[in-house]
Amino acid sequence: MSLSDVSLPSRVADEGESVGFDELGLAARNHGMPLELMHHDVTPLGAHYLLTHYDIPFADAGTWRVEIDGLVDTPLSVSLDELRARRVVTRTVTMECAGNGRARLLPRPVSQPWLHEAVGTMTWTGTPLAPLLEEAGLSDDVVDLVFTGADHGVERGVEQDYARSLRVPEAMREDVLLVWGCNGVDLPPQHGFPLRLLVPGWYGMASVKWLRRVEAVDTPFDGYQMRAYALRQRPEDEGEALTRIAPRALVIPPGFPDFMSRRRVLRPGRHLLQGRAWSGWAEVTAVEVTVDGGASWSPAGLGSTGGRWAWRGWTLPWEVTEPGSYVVSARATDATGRTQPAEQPWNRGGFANTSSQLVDVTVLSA
Ligand SMILES: Nc1nc2c(c(=O)[nH]1)N[C@H]1C(S)=C(S)[C@@H](COP(=O)(O)O)O[C@H]1N2
Ligand SMILES: [Mo]
Repeated sequence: MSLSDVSLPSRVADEGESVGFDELGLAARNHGMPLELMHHDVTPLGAHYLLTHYDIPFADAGTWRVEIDGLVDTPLSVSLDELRARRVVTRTVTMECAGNGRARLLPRPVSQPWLHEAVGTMTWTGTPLAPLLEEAGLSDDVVDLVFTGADHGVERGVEQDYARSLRVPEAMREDVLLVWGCNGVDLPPQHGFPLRLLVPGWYGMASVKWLRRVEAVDTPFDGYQMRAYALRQRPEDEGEALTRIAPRALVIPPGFPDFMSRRRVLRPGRHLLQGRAWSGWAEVTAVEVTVDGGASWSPAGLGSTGGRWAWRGWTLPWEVTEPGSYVVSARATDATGRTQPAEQPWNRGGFANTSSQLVDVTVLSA
């Protein structure tokens, strides 16, 4: 027997095929953030989305070390206590999974079936990575830093430790942190206890959890997780690597929900539509909202942000007197002019689907 006998190849769902037990298993482990929690500037602990490819390692913070080695002058082996004794910074950062929106693509790539909820914002505490790399002294020919987690598994037949890389200038950004805390407590096991990388602005896959090793290498790292996170049409395409988070606005579902359909129910009258918007490329400069399925869009008011990497609140008063069915959506635009497409071009991994959330609303008779 070989690993390819136990590990399924990637596939897209057949026409009309519902989510299967394999996807349900992933969805039950890797939960999303209930969208009503977007009322909070900072996502309450335990409600931030989760995405873990393999198992959550059982880790001992007392003996944990991160090795910084490879093409460096002085390899470092650093304990948690040594990291905590360095410059400590706390930053509010919105993180989103590159697969957010996947389940809405047609045909559906079979994987973690996110609708819209693979996002969260926490205050992360740690120390900047750059000074550690400077202390180790990168050789002139270093191209990539490879970050490896303690989790191990097999994916599409390839046995691996979860590993991702960053180019030197990206790794040296002062925003890039090694973090041991979130929302004022130690990282919970599922978010990377005792140590993870945090790459603000990038899709979540870059922020390696359970970080064990940072290796400096002189050729671009093309490990499994680098190739997996790319926009491609066919498995054999090279594809375009995913990096920063594309702009997205989400609506806090208004009114109250039906249990099964989660359709929203509203009484006629004055309502305040609210939500959050973010982009890993630049500040969000506009959010527009439609209540008629996209026939007309109105500019929302923008709230303050908890910093460059944190999502931004938005609001729009909505007076609705006419009973009936409505479809509410929002779309964000950032300072680079990037916005959300009306129709998302399909890709095989189901990544970066930022076509607008469609919130079905029924307004009752008075
Ligand atoms: N070691 C390791 N790091 C990882 C992952 C993983 O499976 N193993 N998943 C990545 C992905 S795809 C995402 S979206 C984020 C999710 O972080 P969270 O679970 O803390 O929300 O972690 C990233 N870091
Ligand atoms: Mo992810």
